Amino acid sequence: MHPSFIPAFLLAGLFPSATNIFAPASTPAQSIFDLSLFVLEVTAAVFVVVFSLLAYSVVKFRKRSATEGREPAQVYGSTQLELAWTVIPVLIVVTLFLASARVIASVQNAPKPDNAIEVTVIGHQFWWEYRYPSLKVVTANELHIPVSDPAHPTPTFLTLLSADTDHSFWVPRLAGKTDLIPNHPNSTWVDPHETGLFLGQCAQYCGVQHAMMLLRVYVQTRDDFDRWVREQSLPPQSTGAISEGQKIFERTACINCHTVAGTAANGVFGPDLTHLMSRDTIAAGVVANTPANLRRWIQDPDSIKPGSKMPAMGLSDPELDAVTQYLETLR
Ligand code: HEC
Ligand SMILES: [Cu+2]
Repeated sequence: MHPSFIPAFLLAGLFPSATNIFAPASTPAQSIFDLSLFVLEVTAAVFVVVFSLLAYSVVKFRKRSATEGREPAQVYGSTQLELAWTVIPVLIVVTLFLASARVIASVQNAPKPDNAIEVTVIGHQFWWEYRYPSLKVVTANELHIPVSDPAHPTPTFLTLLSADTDHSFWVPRLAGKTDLIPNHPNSTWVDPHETGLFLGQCAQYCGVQHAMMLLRVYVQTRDDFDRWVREQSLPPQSTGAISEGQKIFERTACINCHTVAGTAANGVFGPDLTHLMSRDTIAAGVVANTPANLRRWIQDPDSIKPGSKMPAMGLSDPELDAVTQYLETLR
C-alpha cells in the first residue's frame, strides 16, 4: 500500500458505512483509494505552499499607518519567476496524470485467470439481472461471489450490459463505478478480500426509481458460494400438484414477464423468480423479502416503488393470498 500521512483506519473510522470509499476491500477499490490519497497529498501540499505565501504577503506588505502611501517595489519581467511558476505546475500535472494512468491501466488490463468467476450483469429499469453463463445460474438483485484470497486469487469478472438505458454499477468498497450502456458491453472485476455483504447503488441516473436501484453483493467463503450455486441451478422443489396460486400465476400475465424454471413461466422482462425465496430482499433491495411485502408488492408495486415497470395486476384478496403462497414455495 502507498505510504500515506492519513492513516486509512482513521478515515474508515471517521465514516463508518457500508458504502465507505475509505474502506476498500478489493484490489481495484484499493488502487483507487491509494491514488486518491496520493492526489490529496499533492493538492494539500500545493494548498499549504500557496496559502502560506499568500498569508506571508498579506502580513508583510500590509498598510501600517494612514500616512504610509507608497507601494512596494514593482518587479516586471522576471524570467526565473515565470519559469518557476510554469515548470513546477506542469511537473505536478504530469505526475498526477501518470499516477492516474498507471492505476487505470492496472485495473483495466488485469489478466483474467482461468479460475475467475464470470458474471453478466444486465441493468434494467430499476433492477439488476445476474447471469453466470458457465454455472447456469440466473438471479436478480443479489450478486453472490466467492471471497478471493490474495495468495490464491479467485476474482470475479463482470460483463456489464443494459436492457434499456444507461445505468452504472458502483459498489464503492469493491471497485470504481462502471457504466452499463445499451449496445456497448463494458467490463470490470472485483476480488473481495473479506466475506460479508457489500452495498452499492446504481450510479447513473436512469429514471424515476434510479435511487431505488440498489446493489447487494454477498461475498461468501468458497464452500458457501459453491453450495449457493448448486441450490440455484436446481429447479424449484415441487410437490407435484399444481397449486391454485401457480394456476393464477400462469393465467395472469405474470408469466410473460417472469421465469420460473421448469414451468410455463419464461418471461424475461422482470426478475427470474425460480429461487425467489433465497433472496433477502425484493425490488432491488428496497424491502425485505417477507410474505407481507411480497403480497403488497403483487397487489400494487407502486406502493413500494412508484414508477416501477411492474403493473398492478388487479388480483382479488384470495388470489393475492394464493399467489403469495405459491411464490413462497420457490426456494
Ligand atoms: C409487465 C411485466 C410484468 C408483469 C406482468 C409482472 N411483473 Fe413482476 N416484476 C416486473 C418487473 C420489471 C419487476 C422488477 C421491478 C423493480 O424492482 O423495479 C418485477 C418484480 C417482481 C417481483 C420481485 C422480484 C425480486 O426479486 O425483486 C415479484 C415477486 C414479482 N414481480 C411477481 C409478479 C407476479 C406474481 C406477477 C403477476 C401477478 C407479476 N410479477 C407480473 C415485471 C412484471
Ligand atoms: Cu439504474
